[in-house]
Amino acid sequence: MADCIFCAIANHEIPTDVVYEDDKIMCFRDAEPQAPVHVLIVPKKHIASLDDTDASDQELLGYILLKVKEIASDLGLENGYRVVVNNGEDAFQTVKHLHFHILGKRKLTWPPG
Ligand code: DGP
Repeated sequence: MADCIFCAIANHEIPTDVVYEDDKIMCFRDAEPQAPVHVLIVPKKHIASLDDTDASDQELLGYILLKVKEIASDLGLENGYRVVVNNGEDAFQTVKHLHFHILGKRKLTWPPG
């Protein structure tokens, strides 16, 4: 989608620190890391938010969650990690392309801010 920063990253139009990539998803390091390890997984297909998914995305969503644990393991997050999807205004979703944050390598407090 035009004017979508994560589409541009997924299309290799912007140099990015890529951690993992295949035909369905890309994982790259967050530009504003909130933990020593902070990466984002995005589907290559443009989906604005979790609210914009439907039954046709079921396989993709399951695929992403299984990749989360694989990538977390590859990043050495054996002591735990947090997976975050900010959806909409109240959750402070700033980029309107569905993304899964993976944060780790520090104690993450609860409740989140
Ligand atoms: P969210 O609040 O859930 O929409 O988080 C968006 C995240 O995306 C935020 O942690 C910063 C990150 N981000 C925004 N623009 C870029 C970019 O151009 N490159 C990278 N690597 N990360 C970005």
